[in-house]
Amino acid sequence: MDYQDIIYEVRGPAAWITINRPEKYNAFRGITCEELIHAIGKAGWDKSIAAIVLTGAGQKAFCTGGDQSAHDGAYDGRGTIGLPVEELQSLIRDVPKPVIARVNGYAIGGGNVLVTCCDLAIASATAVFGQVGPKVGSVDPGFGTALLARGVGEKKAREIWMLCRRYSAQQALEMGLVNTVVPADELDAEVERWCMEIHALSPTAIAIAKKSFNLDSENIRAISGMGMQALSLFYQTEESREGVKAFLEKRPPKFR
Ligand code: 2NE
Repeated sequence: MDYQDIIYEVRGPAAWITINRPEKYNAFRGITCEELIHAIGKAGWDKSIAAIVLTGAGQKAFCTGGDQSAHDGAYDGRGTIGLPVEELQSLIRDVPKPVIARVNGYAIGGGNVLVTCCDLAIASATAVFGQVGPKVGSVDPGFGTALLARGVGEKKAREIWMLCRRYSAQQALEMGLVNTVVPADELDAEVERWCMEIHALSPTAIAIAKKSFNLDSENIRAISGMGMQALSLFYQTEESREGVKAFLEKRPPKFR
């Protein structure tokens, strides 16, 4: 498969998968999700790969979620909401390798959900985290809400969704959203170190450990499925459309 929106590279024992849409702050559209699904599946079942690194191109953003310029009452691709995003989130969990989020900038909306779904997250000190759905007439329910709560606790997860604030890398570390924070110019070296450490370990033991962690939160996959059905109906409403319109017009939304 020739990739248009992502870059796939093998660096030592790891597959590095980069969302390559810096002009859109690495927001994903339909084809981005399809390519990510293909690439993660490919790396996930390649025996020579010990870990998968997921990141964004450039210095500004890791990923800012769904591409709002490809959204008109639905996104522009396959799936319940026009993005096979719940498949992508599930696959990150299903592949038998650790998936490491290399968070190089904004991890906002669906980008923050990708961080949540990854097994490990290493952040640049310049990274910024947050959910934005209720600001733009959206929500990423299931992994975006319930799995987030498993990581950061119920009250913090509800604050993240109900206030839509932005959080620094240090705050993300304190709440348990990321594993470590390093200066921006040390990010790649740190990620490579973690990949080498994983490479030295038993791949089967790691795969079983990953599956066993996942089984304990497996019910959340079904919440995502149900949530996306609700979201597809919400996207048809004036309230949701106003959120997208306001973001694109760079003005505060008028929901009430
Ligand atoms: C990332 C953030 C906080 C940056 O804010 P700021 O003020 O520093 O920059 P600005 O001007 O907002 O953004 C810079 C450029 O990036 C584009 C903007 O439109 C702008 O483009 P230009 O005007 O320079 O041409 N940009 C940023 N994010 C984009 C996006 N997601 N889609 C398209 N263009 C984007 C701020 O930009 C922000 O909050 N972005 C997130 C917006 C957003 O609504 N994300 C989707 C949330 S819903 C979702 O992700 C989702 C899902 O993942 C799964 C299921 C359902 C929903």
